[in-house]
Amino acid sequence: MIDIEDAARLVDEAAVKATAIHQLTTVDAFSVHDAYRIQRMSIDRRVQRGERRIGIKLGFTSRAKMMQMGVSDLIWGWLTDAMLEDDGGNVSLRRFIHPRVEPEVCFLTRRTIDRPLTALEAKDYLEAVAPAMEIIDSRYQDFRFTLEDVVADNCSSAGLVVGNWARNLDSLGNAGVIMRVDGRDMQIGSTAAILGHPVRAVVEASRLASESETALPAGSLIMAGAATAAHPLVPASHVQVLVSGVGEVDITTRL
Ligand code: 0L1
Ligand code: MG
Repeated sequence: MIDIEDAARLVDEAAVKATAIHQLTTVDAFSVHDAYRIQRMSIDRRVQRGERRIGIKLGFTSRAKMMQMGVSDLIWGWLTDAMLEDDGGNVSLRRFIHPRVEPEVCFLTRRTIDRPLTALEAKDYLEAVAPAMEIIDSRYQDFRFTLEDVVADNCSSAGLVVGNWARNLDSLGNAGVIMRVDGRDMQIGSTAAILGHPVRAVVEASRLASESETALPAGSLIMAGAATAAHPLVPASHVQVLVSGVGEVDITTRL
């Protein structure tokens, strides 16, 4: 049987040292429920070091990615203030193992979410939306994992960049998304790839948080999930994410 505390320490130390580890499930099989216990304990370790929870991220929000992984539900992980990178900033890749970047949108909540919301209710709980990038970085060798492994590893959450907040949520349903690297469009998609409409990510976030008896305070960030495939993040590059009608966000990278 897996030792939850030991597993949480392993994924946490792998993140701190930016050193890949073997998949936890190759040593001991464990359930998704236990994977979330490991995740929570690893985040508790971050909090004990002084990091602050600032919100949550959703993963597997596109049907294609769910089918690819052979799973039928979303996954979610925690965001902390130490993961935030500045819009327009120069991001050091030293704290990552094999980072990838995903074009997303990020919501800012304006009311505490403490129960499952309907799609109609969700907008009322939102203050604003921003174009965003998520930097994912699996702590496992070769970015390979099972569903249980990735949940235990805080769903590969490693960094986020959030652009300017926009109040208008109306044009979000099928907004064009471009991820541009060094001036070349590497990924092109639509926000419709995020569960059909990114606001559904808020509905799902409210369900998942409630299932784990977690309330999301007002002012939380919700990273809605990727609109396209992820792209490897390498040093000395300029990455832009443009979301039509919402705005754009960009970073440069260094070793
Ligand atoms: O959608 C995501 O943020 C990815 C979740 C974890 C799976 C992965 O690392 O690709
Ligand atoms: Mg993501």
